[in-house]
Amino acid sequence: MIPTITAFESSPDRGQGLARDMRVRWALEEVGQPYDVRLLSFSAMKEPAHRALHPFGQIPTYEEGDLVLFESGAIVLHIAQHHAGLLPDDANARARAIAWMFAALNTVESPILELQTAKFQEGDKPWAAQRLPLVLDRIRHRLGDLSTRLGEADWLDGAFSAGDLMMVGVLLRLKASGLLDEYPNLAAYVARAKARPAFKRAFDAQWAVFAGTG
Ligand SMILES: N[C@@H](CCC(=O)N[C@@H](CS)C(=O)NCC(=O)O)C(=O)O
Repeated sequence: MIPTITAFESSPDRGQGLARDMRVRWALEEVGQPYDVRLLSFSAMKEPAHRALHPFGQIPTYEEGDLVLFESGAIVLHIAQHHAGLLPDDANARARAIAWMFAALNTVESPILELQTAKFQEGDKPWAAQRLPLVLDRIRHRLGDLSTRLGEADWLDGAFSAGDLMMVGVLLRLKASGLLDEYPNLAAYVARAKARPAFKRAFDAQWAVFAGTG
């Protein structure tokens, strides 16, 4: 059964791989699962029909037969659990890969999202200039620890996994800030992931929507 995901009809980043359907597209491409996409306007996302799928009126969602999922992490985990290629067979290694997915979404993405709030939602507040360095320091703190753990390895724990997919999906959000370049091994890690054919296919599919060719 071909799953259907939802994505932005028109996105603030113009298809630069930041909208979270990118993570789901990438996972589906990694495991070789074809998928359909339903594009939504900002107003359609808040309509009851979409809220029945996603309580917070956001993208992405995932529909497969009777199953409806929201939250990019839950969707990628579901895909990884039902196809070969994104989680190791060994039970302990599998649990560690899932731990990295949570680390990406909970420990690393949180301060990165604060940066977006500080810049775009709070940038005009009188205290914005004072807050920004604190937010940047919190991100650097996480990146420093992640950089130390990754060291010279290609991936976080052995072979590429859904943990790497989520971590890179989160780190991509730092592109405009230049922060990643302060950690050459993390910049190389992201570049390595972006060079994967599945990433490129997913990126191109998302970009095609905004280029009007998708
Ligand atoms: N934690 C959710 C976040 C979902 C989310 O923030 N989606 C954004 C697009 S990347 C969205 O729909 N924004 C529009 C809105 O919130 O109205 C996930 O990982 O799926």
